[in-house]
Amino acid sequence: MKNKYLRKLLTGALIVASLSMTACGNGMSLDSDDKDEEQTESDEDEDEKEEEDKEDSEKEDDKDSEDEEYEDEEPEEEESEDNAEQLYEEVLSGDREILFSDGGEAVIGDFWEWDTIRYVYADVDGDGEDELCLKDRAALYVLEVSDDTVYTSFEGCTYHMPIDDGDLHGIYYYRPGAAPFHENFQFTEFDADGVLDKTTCASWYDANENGEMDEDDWFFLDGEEEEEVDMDTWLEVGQQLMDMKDADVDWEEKEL
Ligand SMILES: [Ca+2]
Ligand SMILES: [Ca+2]
Repeated sequence: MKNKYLRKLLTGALIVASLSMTACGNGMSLDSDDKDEEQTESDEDEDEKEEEDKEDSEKEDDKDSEDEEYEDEEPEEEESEDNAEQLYEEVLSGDREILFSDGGEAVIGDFWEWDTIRYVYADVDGDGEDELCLKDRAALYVLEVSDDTVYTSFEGCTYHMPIDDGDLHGIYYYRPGAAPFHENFQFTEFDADGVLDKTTCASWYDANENGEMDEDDWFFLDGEEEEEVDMDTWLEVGQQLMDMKDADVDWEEKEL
């Protein structure tokens, strides 16, 4: 839990500032919830406890208080998962702000270009929990929850698509182009904390313009400093990226 939180702190200075603030706020509210629960329990069991207390030695009292601490930890963990689901619902209904990578915050009605929300729940980082992904005609957003903050763990364009298919988890990018015909592919993967881990890039140019992939074409791997490779080397990476062209997710729509 602590490591996960620390990893998230590394994702950006603005997010750091915001998370630190919400972490403090949340800590306070959890404490007061716990106190309420303890209070209710002790009210219910007051009579029994009074009798027990008379019989119990000091040692057993210590044990009881240790047990209570452990019992408190488990419900908190479950609560945070339920909490994420609830926060995602609030985002979709326009009642919850999203924290963007530039530090801005907005509810869905204030930045969305459509009158319908296109969304899907998908596990894009492979940690077993689904993230809420939003897509409009210009952008794709993947949302994560930390404490009471919903923030974007990925902000992409309309060519990006979430992938949650068996062992494959990530964000896929596919864009064909012309002159000569070419295809650009990217696959972005995240670590289990939802932090962007790596992006694999590959592109193919039909250099001899014969409409098919062959040894005379141009093949590139890896984005910013693109490396030209031969077709066989390219296919070791590119084949999987080409296969993902058929992948799809079941987008749902909701009127704003
Ligand atoms: Ca996930
Ligand atoms: Ca060709």
